[in-house]
Amino acid sequence: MTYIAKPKFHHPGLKKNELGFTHRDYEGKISTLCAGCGHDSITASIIEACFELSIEPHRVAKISGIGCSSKTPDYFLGNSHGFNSVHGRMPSVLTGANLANRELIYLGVSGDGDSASIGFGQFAHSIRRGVNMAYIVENNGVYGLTKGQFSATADRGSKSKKGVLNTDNAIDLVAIALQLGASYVARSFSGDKNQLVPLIAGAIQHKGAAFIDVVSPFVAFNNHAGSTKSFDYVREHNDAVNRLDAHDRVGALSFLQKHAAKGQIVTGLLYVDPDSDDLHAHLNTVDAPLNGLAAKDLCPGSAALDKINASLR
Ligand SMILES: Cc1ncc(C[n+]2csc(CCOP(=O)(O)OP(=O)(O)O)c2C)c(N)n1
Ligand code: SF4
Ligand SMILES: [Mg+2]
Repeated sequence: MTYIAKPKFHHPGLKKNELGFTHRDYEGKISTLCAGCGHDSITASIIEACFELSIEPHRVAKISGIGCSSKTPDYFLGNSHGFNSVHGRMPSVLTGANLANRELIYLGVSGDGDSASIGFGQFAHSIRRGVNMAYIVENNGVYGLTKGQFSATADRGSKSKKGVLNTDNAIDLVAIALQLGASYVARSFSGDKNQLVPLIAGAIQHKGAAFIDVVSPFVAFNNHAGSTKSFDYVREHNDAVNRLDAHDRVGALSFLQKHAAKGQIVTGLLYVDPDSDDLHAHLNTVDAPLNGLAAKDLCPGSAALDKINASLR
């Protein structure tokens, strides 16, 4: 992967958080995305949220798939753990890492192609299992990296830059996440940092499957009239949900669908379960991270194994 390292210079007057870190300590390499790509704004919001939460970068694991969106973990949290996996496979890699070491903060970064097409099953199972993670989809309605073909989140009736009409129904990942039991569900817009930063911070602090769909305009091929993921369209049709009861899953789904039928994009925190738990609680795993257990903790011994085998005969 091509990258440009950032100069190490720190201005002495930069604002510091509780740990004494500046924003620079949460940055990564210089982005190689197209100038103006919405994904870079999401990167900036992730950096801001981690700075504000005074997170120790070495406690974060950022996992992604393949796509322009999945490249972005290279551009933030340069001192964190990271794994750029295979197209659509971020959720299973993240689930495995989380089961092995529950002590890290898991940030799953994906695209609409990565999560709504090839990785749709992976997305669904990680959400329904309640993996403790902040799962962010940078949603531009296209396969950006491969030059802008419609993805499964492209709205029916939206037009490509060359005028081709999308005739397929769209998958709304927020609606699916709600239906599958995600315990924190939000939608935002890459251009609205004031809304996005607290949503990311909330997702990071939430215990359980937190999902945020971030509409992220694609300046190269999907920012024209006729696209429902362009800057202008989202600004005109954005309807923030400040008055919705965020603890009502069914209410959130119907609110979402009523607005979608009118062509409006609902943004904000749609649902949060204040008593949520996660996959480790469901599986009743031990409190210590599994990757730190010694062989004697993991093996019950031959007498116990003999007993289990006898019970199965
Ligand atoms: C198994 C596999 N199939 C197809 C591809 C080609 N491919 C690379 S990125 C991509 C789509 C990326 O779209 P999205 O996840 O929406 O990311 P974006 O670039 O739009 O941010 C595809 C189809 C691949 N790399 N691997
Ligand atoms: S090709 Fe599209 S998604 Fe990729 S960096 Fe450029 S504008 Fe962003
Ligand atoms: Mg995309």
